[in-house]
Amino acid sequence: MHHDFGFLDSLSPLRVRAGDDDDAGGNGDAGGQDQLGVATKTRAKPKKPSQFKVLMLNDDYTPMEFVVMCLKRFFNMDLEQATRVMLHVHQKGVGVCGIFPYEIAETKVNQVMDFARQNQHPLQCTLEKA
Ligand code: TYC
Repeated sequence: MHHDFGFLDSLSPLRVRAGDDDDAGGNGDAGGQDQLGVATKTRAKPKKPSQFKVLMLNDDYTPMEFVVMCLKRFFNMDLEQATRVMLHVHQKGVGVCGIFPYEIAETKVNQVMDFARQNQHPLQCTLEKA
């Protein structure tokens, strides 16, 4: 009879205890230093990394061409996509540039904000949990 324990692969140990047992030396391991760790907790459903929307905000001063340049440069949009998103932000006040894992979203926000600051535009970009 063969048992499939493959489901155990999805159980990730959260904390282990290793060698702190009251080992009186029955197996010659008085210090317990070379005992294997014992998993005391598991998580059956590993959480997916959360996604974040990168939002562009409208303002009265940043040139439309500069916003389009940012969308092409940092979000890999073509001229048509970038123009559509820029006009959406211009008309509605806010728009989504893309949805990314946290670290990537944060990097893109910083890239846009740094580029805008270098060019003395007040363009604002921010994160929001998707
Ligand atoms: N409202 C700006 C203008 O009229 C253009 C603009 C669009 C600015 C989108 C920011 O995120 C923005 N020049």
